[in-house]
Amino acid sequence: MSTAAPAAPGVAPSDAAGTATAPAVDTVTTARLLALDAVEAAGSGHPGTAIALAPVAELLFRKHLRHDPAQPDWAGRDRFVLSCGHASILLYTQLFLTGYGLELDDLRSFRALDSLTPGHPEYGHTPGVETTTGPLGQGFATAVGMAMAMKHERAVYDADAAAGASPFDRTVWVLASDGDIQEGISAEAAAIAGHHRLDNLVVIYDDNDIQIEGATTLSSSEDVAGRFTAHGWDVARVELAADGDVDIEALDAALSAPRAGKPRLVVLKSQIAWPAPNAVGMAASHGAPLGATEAAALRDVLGVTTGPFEVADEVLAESRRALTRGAELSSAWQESFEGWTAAHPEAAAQLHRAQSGLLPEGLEAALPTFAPGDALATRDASGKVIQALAALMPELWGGSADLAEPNRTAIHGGGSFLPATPAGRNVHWGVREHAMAAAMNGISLVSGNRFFAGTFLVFSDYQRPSIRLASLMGLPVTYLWSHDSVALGSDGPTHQPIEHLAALRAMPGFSVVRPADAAETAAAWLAILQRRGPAGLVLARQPIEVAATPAEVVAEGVRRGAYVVRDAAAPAAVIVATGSEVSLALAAAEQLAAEGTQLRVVSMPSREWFAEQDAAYRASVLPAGMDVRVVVEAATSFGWHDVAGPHGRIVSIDGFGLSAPAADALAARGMTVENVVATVREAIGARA
Ligand SMILES: Cc1ncc(C[n+]2csc(CCOP(=O)(O)OP(=O)(O)O)c2C)c(N)n1
Ligand SMILES: [Mg+2]
Repeated sequence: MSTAAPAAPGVAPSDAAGTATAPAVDTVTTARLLALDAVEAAGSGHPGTAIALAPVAELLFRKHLRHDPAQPDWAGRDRFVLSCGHASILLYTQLFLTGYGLELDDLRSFRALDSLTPGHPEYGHTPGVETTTGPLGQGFATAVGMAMAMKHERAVYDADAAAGASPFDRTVWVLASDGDIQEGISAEAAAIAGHHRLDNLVVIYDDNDIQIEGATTLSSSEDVAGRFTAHGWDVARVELAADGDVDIEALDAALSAPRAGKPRLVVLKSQIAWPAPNAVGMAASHGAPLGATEAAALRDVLGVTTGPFEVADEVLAESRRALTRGAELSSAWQESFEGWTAAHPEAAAQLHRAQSGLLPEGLEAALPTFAPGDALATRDASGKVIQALAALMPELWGGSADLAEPNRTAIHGGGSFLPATPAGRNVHWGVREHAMAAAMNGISLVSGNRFFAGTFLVFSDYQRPSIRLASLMGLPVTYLWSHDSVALGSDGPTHQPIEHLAALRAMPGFSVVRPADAAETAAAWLAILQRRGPAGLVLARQPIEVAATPAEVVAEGVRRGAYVVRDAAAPAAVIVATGSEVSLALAAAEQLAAEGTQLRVVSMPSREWFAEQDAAYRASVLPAGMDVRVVVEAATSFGWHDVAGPHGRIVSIDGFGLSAPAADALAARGMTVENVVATVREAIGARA
C-alpha cells in the first residue's frame, strides 16, 4: 500500500491564501516536523497521523474553516472537531502556526504536566480546542450536535435570511479516523445527521487503512462510503496523490463543492507517517515516537537541515496570515451581526442573555406549585415544570430517545425539530441514547443553548461515555431519567435500575438529583439551571404525595442537597432517604411516632450538592451525635456506608429487581414501611 516517499521537499499546494514566493521551508513541512519533534521530545504521543495529515489541517485552518485565531470565542466562527483526538499535536501545531497564542515552548512541553498541550485535546484548557476528544466516536457525534444547534439557532433567530447570508450560518468541520468510524456511536450519529440533512457538517474520514493492531482489514470490510450514502450523506472519495501524499487539490475541491441538503463525508486516502521512509504505512507509527534514526531520515527526505523546533521566520509570517484572514472574516461578520441586531432588537437581547449564561427574570415565580397531599409522579411534575420554563426560555429545547411520553419531555406547542422545521424545540432522537448524549454536548458547546433529554434511568449506561465528557468539560446538559427504581413494575429487572445511581454519583463533576416529590422536582429544575453544570434529574414513574414542607424550605433544602423534612426534640434515630423513598421514610417515622419513638427524616436529593455545603450546615442536618442512621434508597447500598456510619443500617436493593406490579416488586425487595420500621427499631436497639 505504501508509495515511495518523495526525494524532494514537499511544497505547500494547500497554501490557500496564495503566496507570491514560496518560503524555503514551507508551512506544511514545518507542521510535519513540529509534530515529529513534539512527540520525540515528549517521548510518547501519536506522530503518524499528524505528520501525514499536516497538509489537511493546513487546508482547513488556512482556507475552509471560518475562524479568527485572535478571537477563539468569536460567536460567528465555524467549529473544527478533531474526533481522532490522539492526533492532538496536529491541532496544536495549527494553533501555534495560525496564531492562537500557543508558543513553541508549548509544543516543546507536549503532554507534560500542566502544559497547554495535553495528550488529547481538552476543551476549556487550550484556546482553539472546541471540544474534548479522545474516546473515539465522541467527537464525531458531538459535531453532529453542534451542527444541529447551529441549524436550530439559524431557524429561531434568522429564518428569513437567504441561504449563506445570515450571521448564524456556520459549518462544523471534523477529522475522523478509522476508530471513529468503527465505533457504534458514529452509526447512530450519522443516521441522525443524515435524517436532519445537516449540510453544515463536513467530515473528513482519514481512510489510512491502519490502526493499532495493524491493517484495518483485520477487523473491517464494510463499505464506509456506501454506509454513509445509505444514511443520507453526500460522499466524496479522494485517492492518494501520485507521490503517495494526500491529494490536497482533490480534497480542496471536495470540500469546496456546493453542499445541498446533506452532510458531507470525504473519504480521504492517506498513509500514516508519510513521507517518513520506513515509518510510512506502519501501525507502529500510530502511537510512539518514530525515534532518532527515522526522525533524521524524515528530515533528509524533506530536504531539511534545521534542528528540532526550528521555525523559519518566513514560515511563521506566512502561516500567521491566518490572523489577517481571521480579522477580515470576523469584522465582516460583526457588521452583518450588527445589522441583524438592529433589525431584531428583542431577539438580540434574548440571545445575548442566553449566551451570557443568565436566566430570564421571573423564572422562579413562574414555576408551578404543588399542594401538600397532591399525588403525582415526579416525572409528571418535571413535565409541568418544563412547560413553565419553556415559556420564558426560548433557548431551552429538548428531546428523548423515543420515550418522550413516558419521560414527559415534550415541550407542548414547541414543534418538532425536523429538516423543514429546524426551529422545532422537540428533538426525536430515535432509540439512540449514546449519540443523543454526545450530541447534547455539541449543542451545549454552541453557546446560548440549554438542552435536556430523556430516557429511562437504566439506559443511562448507554450514555455514560458522553456523560463523562460532559462532566470533564463542565457543560450545562440536563439528563431526565425517569422510571428510576423497581417501582416501575412489571417491565422487570432489565428495566429496573439498581447500580446506576451509585455509578453516576461516582463520576467527578456530575450532579445526580433525585427529588422526593413534585415540589422538590420544581426546586431541582431551578437549581440545575442556575448551577449550569451537567446534572441528571432522576424521576419516578409512580405517584408520590407532596410533603407538607413549606415551599421556601424545599427550595433552600434542595439547593443545598439535603435538609430536614421531619424532626423531633431528641430523635432516637435519623432516616436519610432520596426520591420516592422519602415518603416511605416519612410514613415509617409516623408509625414509630405513634409508638412513642421520635425520628428525624432527612431528604437528600443530591449527595454532590450536600457535599459542597460547609461543615456547619452538614452537621446541622446530620449531627455527629445523631449516629443511629438508617439510609433508605431503592438501589444498591454501594456508596451509602459513609452516610450510615458504624451504627447505621441501609435499606437497599443489592441484587436485581423482578417483574411484578410496582407494589409487589417493592415489597419483594424490602421497600416497605414495615421493613423500614423494623430496621430502625433494630438499629436503635443495637445502639442502646
Ligand atoms: C473508545 C476508544 N477505544 C480505544 C481507544 C484507544 N485507541 C486510540 S487510537 C486507536 C485506533 C487507532 O486507529 P485509527 O482510529 O485508525 O487512527 P490512526 O492510527 O489511523 O490515526 C485506539 C484503539 C480510544 N481512544 N477510544
Ligand atoms: Mg487509521
